[in-house]
Amino acid sequence: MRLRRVWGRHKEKILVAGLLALVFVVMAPPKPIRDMVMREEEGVVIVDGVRKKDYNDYMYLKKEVLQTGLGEHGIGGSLSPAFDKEKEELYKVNGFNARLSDDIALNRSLSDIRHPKCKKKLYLVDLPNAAVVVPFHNEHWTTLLRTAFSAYNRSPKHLLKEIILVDDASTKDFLGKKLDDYLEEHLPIARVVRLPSRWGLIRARLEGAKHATADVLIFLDSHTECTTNWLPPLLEPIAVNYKTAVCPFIDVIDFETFEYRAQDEGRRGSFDWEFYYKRLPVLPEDEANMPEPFKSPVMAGGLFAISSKFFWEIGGYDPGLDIWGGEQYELSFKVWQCHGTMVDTPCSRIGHIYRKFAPFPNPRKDNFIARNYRRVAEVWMDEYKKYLYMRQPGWLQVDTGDISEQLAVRERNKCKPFKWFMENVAFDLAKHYPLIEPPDYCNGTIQSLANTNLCVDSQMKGQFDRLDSLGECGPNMQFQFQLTAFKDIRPLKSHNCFDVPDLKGEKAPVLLYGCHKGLGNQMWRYDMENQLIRFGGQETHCLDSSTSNKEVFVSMCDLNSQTQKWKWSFVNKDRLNNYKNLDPKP
Ligand code: UD2
Ligand code: MN
Repeated sequence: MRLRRVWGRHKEKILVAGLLALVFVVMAPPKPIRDMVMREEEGVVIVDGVRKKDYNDYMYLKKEVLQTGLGEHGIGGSLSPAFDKEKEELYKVNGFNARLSDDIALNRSLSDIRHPKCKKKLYLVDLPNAAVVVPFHNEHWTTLLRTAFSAYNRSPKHLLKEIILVDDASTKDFLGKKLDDYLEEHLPIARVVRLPSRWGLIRARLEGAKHATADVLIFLDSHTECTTNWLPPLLEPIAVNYKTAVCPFIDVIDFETFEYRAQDEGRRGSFDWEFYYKRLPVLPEDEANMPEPFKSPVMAGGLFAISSKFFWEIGGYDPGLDIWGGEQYELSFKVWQCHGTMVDTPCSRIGHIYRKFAPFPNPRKDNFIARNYRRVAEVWMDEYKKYLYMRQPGWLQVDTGDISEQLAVRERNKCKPFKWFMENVAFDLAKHYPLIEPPDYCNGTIQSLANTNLCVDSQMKGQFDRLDSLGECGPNMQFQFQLTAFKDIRPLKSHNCFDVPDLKGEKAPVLLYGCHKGLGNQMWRYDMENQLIRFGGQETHCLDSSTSNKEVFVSMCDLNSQTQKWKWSFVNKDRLNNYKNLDPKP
């Protein structure tokens, strides 16, 4: 009643006021978008027209800072000698110090070793969700669970849909019902998919991927730890382009102490022509752009993210790959050749236990690694496969089995030739790992001129990685060395090189350490005139020996010292005369 009276008396005024209000709303300057978005969702900002946000879980970070105990903050630990026996037993079946792992919290804290700019980095608000898929065969309880808990605890909850552990016919009791029950109670996002027999890690991953319902598949090894805010940097490049595979930086969890440390600050993945996984330097433009994702030719294999859509478009993995090995090359070649991209993303760091030794007996009677490699080479590598077979002629004797389905995948996706990959993606691979090895500078035995019965001997007698001895010269492999085109010295065909980590002291030890292509502390030159083996770019130090206690070491070069004089069985004089002009240069 009252309203009607008011309306009757003031009709005109009300209409004018309403009209004015409408005009005001229409004409009013728009509110800055940023303000509007901020109200819509806390912490969201617009960067170059897209909505981004800070995914850091500050509450969790605060809690981690306060954690104390063994292994916390990624600091290495040890056990009292009272546990020696248990330790050794668990070492044998795991290849790492699993007993120590049992004394470290499943949710241990880790210090943040990312590039400083990662802390503040914002990621797209709209990210796809993810399934973590972890194949395991007889993994140790605490390392397996730490993998799952670290992934869960450090993820934005809406982005992690499921964790699928794929049990590849484990025989350890606790990996059965006990594991199912434990997960149901303590980590319900995770479940176990069980294989009926030993299928190997590749088909285990395929099976996990088939069960996954999330947009993105993230594969992890079963002894890993995800660090702070590891997930958004893996997902963002996929949100931008679904044909992108994304790898985290893989850090080292020490197999003995469980210390968490960086492997390095990034390299591009690669391989040599015996299919050993290798790494190439980061390109200068990528270095300048750190910590933005950069292109990498080949993944390490165990840890990466890929959209489920793209994974299945390119046929997943070849299910003919058995047990272990080669799948990292297959998927990398496929991604690149079939119109995708692969990047490493420095702000996502995940630790991995590189075992001290492989603890499992060979589950097959045939050489499955050779067959895996050959399948990959036959399907994807075109004329380049011959560079593998040249070095491993034995692989040609191994039957590949049926590869017609893989060839069909290549055809269906109109994938590019391997030559394209070599020229456009792995364009510097052949420089570091030549298709055909250039000739050695010297090779054969390295005979001491202080006592010509004695030769450098690569059979280690003392400390396990130290080249410490002279032996009675003989035809055995242990006396065969090469001063390669990379200017390093190594036992014949070895992948370990003479390495001098520290020149301090009168007798600097020479180690046998993974070859990193002649530069720095692995560079040597044979000075034919003086019969010296000179070390490093400066050449102030030389290979020296003590013939009485048969030691080998490095000391200051001395033209008059007989213990520094050596004779190689074969010397390529032309190449040695041209040494300074040939690559690599110090
Ligand atoms: C590296 C990769 C690994 C894989 C392999 C080549 C990293 C850090 N690791 O070897 O992921 O690409 O190269 O194939 O890049 N497993 C099974 N069934 C088996 C054998 C293994 O489920 O028959 C599981 C195992 O429990 C682990 C994963 O597969 O979770 C990888 O095996 P690994 O840790 O022995 O391989 P790794 O790290 O030496
Ligand atoms: Mn592993």
